Amino acid sequence: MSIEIPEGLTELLQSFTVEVLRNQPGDLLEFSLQYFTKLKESQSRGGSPFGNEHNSAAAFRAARAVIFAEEPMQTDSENGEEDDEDVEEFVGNKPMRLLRCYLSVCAEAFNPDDEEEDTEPRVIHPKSDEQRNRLQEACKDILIFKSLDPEQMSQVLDAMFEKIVEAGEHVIDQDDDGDNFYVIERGTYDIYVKLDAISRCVGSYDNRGSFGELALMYNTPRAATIIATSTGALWGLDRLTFRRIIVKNNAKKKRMYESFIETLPLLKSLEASERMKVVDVIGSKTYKDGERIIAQGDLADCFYIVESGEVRITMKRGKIKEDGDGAVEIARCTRGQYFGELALVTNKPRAASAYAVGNVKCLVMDVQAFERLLGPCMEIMKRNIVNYEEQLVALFGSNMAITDSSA
Ligand code: 1OR
Ligand code: 1OR
Repeated sequence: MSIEIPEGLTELLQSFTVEVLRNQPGDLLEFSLQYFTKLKESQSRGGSPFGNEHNSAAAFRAARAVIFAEEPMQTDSENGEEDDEDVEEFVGNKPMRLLRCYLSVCAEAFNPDDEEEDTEPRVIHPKSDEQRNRLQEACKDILIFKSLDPEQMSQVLDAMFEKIVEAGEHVIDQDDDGDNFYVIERGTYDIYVKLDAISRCVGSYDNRGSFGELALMYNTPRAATIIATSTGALWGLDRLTFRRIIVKNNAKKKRMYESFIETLPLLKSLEASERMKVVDVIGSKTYKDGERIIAQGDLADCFYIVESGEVRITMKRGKIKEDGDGAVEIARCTRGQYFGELALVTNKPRAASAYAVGNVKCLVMDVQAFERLLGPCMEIMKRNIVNYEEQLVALFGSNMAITDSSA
């Protein structure tokens, strides 16, 4: 669902907010009255209310109209409370983070469906061939880049910049405003989330993956702190380029996957808005007939939902009749079914291998998004895991446990 913003409203509110912040008036109501009266007068004369053409021009820059209701903090907030908070801070005359956030939203508002050529200057960080090769390698499995067309991908690569980090460095601090999205080239990083003022390590990145997309996608404060635990190298992508390309592309992804995602039994226990957040972070990967998608015994970092084609699950176990590669087929997954959850839930290596039968397309989610978004679906997954246990015992005997995943 989209909400039409009357033409000129964004610019009007933005310039007004800028003037309030600059003037810090004691009586906001009186100031507003004067501001809008002067605005009206100067409009009839064709000028700017406070005689500062430069700032007024900057404030009037940008924003086209439609804002999507699903994008928090644009209209918005899921429970409608954040807007009220904004207003309270505003009336209380404190130029707080939320207000900065609001301002940046105004400045960045765009219509994701707009097919017009965008005229914003492109960010380009020149790179040597060697740097570009390393960058391409680091980005090849980044899920939110998966559905970009070649031109968009090339603009993303142009805009990315290298950042070397030291052990102990905070790359992101929870609650800060979002500046960049990061792709890991190398290094290890811990993820800390504060709950009741206590910061806990909830996960880590090991030489692959990406982080920092949430604050940029949803215009929210940083949801976690990311600390380098070794020296490392990252590739950063600035907020504006991220929003111009990735957020715009997410609107396209939503149109592509909305109806499919709605039909998935696994995701039934999620709210509609949470299902759309799943769409924001998934990537679509294709596999050719016979290609291995998962290897038994590997460490796991992804979860899969079959979009089209068929996936064969095989398991290597010593004593039973095995096919050519020493593995026996234990299951098949078709459109709408999922696999690769077991290792993420049990924190063990992959219990089985997965191969494409014919051409296969899967929606893929990384482990952090899986943990962050699919908590409410755990019940269903765990029930299935009990089924695996039973099948396993039937096939291999009672001393086989699903968590015993040695290859
Ligand atoms: P960001 O822009 O909010 C912090 O900046 C980043 O940490 C965030 O984007 C994600 O990319 C990344 N919850 C929230 N953010 C996380 C999480 C996470 N993991 C990584 N990030 N959880 C941990 C899941 C393993 C959920 C904790 C309850
Ligand atoms: P994973 O992360 O361990 C391999 O990677 C995936 O194969 C696994 O998650 C499941 O999603 C999927 N036993 C174990 N894994 C299975 C099974 C299974 N079926 C599918 N997977 N059994 C088959 C039960 C019909 C029991 C084995 C006999």
